[in-house]
Amino acid sequence: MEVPFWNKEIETLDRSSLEKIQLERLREAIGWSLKTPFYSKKLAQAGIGSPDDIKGLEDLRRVPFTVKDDLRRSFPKGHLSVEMTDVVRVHSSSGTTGIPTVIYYSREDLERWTDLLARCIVATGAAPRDIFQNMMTYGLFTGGLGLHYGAERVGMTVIPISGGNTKRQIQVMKDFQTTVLHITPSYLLHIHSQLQADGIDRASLSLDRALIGAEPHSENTRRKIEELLQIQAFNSYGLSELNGPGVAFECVCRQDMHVWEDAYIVEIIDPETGENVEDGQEGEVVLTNLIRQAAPILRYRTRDLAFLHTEPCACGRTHRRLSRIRGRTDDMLIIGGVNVFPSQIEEKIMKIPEVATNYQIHVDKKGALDRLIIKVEIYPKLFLGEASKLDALRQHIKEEVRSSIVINPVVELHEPGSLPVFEGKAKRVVDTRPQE
Ligand code: DLL
Repeated sequence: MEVPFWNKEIETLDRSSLEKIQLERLREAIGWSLKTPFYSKKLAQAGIGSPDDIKGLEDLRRVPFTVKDDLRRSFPKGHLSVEMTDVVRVHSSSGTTGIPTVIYYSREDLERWTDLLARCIVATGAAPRDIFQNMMTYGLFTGGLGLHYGAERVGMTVIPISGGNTKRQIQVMKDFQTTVLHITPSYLLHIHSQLQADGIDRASLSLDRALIGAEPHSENTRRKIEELLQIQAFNSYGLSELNGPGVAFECVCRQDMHVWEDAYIVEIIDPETGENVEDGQEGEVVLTNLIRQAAPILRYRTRDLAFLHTEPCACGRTHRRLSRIRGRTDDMLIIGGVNVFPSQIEEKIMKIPEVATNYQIHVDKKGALDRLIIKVEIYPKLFLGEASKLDALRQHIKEEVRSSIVINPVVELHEPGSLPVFEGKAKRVVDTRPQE
């Protein structure tokens, strides 16, 4: 297997050299942080008044966590470490509460982020010869512009089409013979349904790879994507607070995502106690950005649940790998007293071949009891067969789900195209239970 690199020296650096860079950059990040109203107060409370107070990497644990609400409270400029005249770009995430969080980038911040994204893209085997159709939304969301500049830096031909308008997306794939897609996994599954619905032969397209991320998806969803579209799909993880995409990315081995440890310090903590867990154990991902000056961020609690692999990767990179995100601490459903992550349901239904490309999870109350309803689209030809076959399929899905989460769901089978489609991040869960 040929392993491509963007910056082989950095990507294969031995641990102690990597930690040396981390320590140097952590001190810089503390220096930038001390220039912001938010961190100068927070760090003073922890007895950190200068970068020199950080003697070793272990001193990071003296720094208090940052949470999303901190960023909201300090909106719009409490996190800014430079003059506005030095800010060359803003991104923002709107969230659900209305008060956005905002991220500022200096010219140098964008330069470093772009370089990191070029590294991610090259790690997947994509190269200057590729035609890159960027189907992530452009705008305040970081997914579009982030990868755009990374792909240009690699030298690919970039099609900045953004999300939506599925028929046009397909036409563009044909016209330019697109080879690499950047897209959410849910939208990519929808693209496949549209190809089927329009009777478009896969062989008329030149697709080769998809970089998929921005939302949770199971290994079985990746497999389904790869089988249906005959491509390789690479998981990509990031969040706006930490720049956006490019925090962790899969390499050609596709065995989970390298966290670029010269740019980010990753910790895994127990979400209840806030204590760091043992290597290899699952917990909440906490990230420190080592390469952003204008809006520094230290020990950010992402709410994403994952673990770090302890084994090295066959590609030779020394940067540790983060597992697939299992869920978020705040997307766990409690149904009839049982804790359920939507990903547990997805993992089960996506491995069933009769299940097509879209599904939804509904939770409501029937009388005093919680009820879980799983709506799945199945292929139209199945509706033409005997009713007993549909009953058997419904029962099969029910049993598969129950074997994982112990709850007996109601299963509804739907025709393709009948459930809502999302052109960016999918909203799969509809919980209509009254709030307590
Ligand atoms: O989603 C940045 C991004 C853009 C990542 C394009 C990858 C590709 P936010 O909108 O701030 O930023 O959302 C961040 O999305 O905390 C996770 O919960 C979720 N998420 C992102 N990537 C993945 C992934 C972008 N590969 C939030 N797997 C994060 C699971 C993901 N969840």
